[in-house]
Amino acid sequence: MLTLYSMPSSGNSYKVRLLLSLLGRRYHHVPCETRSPDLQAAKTEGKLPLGKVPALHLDTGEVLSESNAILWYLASGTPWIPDDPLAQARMLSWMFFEQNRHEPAIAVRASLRCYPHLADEATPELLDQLLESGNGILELMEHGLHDQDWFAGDTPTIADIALYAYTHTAEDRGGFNLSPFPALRDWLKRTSTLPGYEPLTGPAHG
Ligand SMILES: N[C@@H](CCC(=O)N[C@@H](CS)C(=O)NCC(=O)O)C(=O)O
Repeated sequence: MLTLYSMPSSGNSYKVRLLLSLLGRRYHHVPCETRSPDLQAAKTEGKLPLGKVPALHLDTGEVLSESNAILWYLASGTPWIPDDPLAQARMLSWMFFEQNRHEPAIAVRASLRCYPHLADEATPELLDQLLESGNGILELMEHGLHDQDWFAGDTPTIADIALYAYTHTAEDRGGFNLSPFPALRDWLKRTSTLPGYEPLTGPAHG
């Protein structure tokens, strides 16, 4: 049985829980909320090789870190990764974009607004700066969806899961306005109605 160490409130962890749910895979869940004794224990006991959640423990004893690498592993051999190398490369480019540019703006703004222990860092200047960069990211996503339903083409891939995690809470947690992005809003709805979809249930305030 797979064992997943994940943070209930975190988008990076939610990506993995969402894919497991869409795939109908059973797993043992070890919740490690931010700043909790459970997270500290997982670190101390060496359960998180890179010091962060999510971490997926396989039956073989191997442990995988980094949400998007875990998505790749779990989706291998399923329709969530396209066969065509060009479509795969398109999918990966959106996944690198998610980690390098989307998360540092959209997820970071949400964390600064929601986690009480980050309140001191949440200056109006920084929040404004992240609002501007995040809106630029949302614009790029809107453009990416202008003539297709999913980021890598005609079918959903793990790029959609990676991008969905922090985009679907961009309004309520991040304080972004998605009204100017109709294709993006349609894609969010399309994703949330996939068979096996599981919502993010973790608290906005970890
Ligand atoms: N790039 C990593 C980011 C992992 C990460 O930063 N996890 C955070 C939660 S989103 C964490 O473990 N925070 C707890 C801590 O740093 O103590 C991924 O995508 O998995």
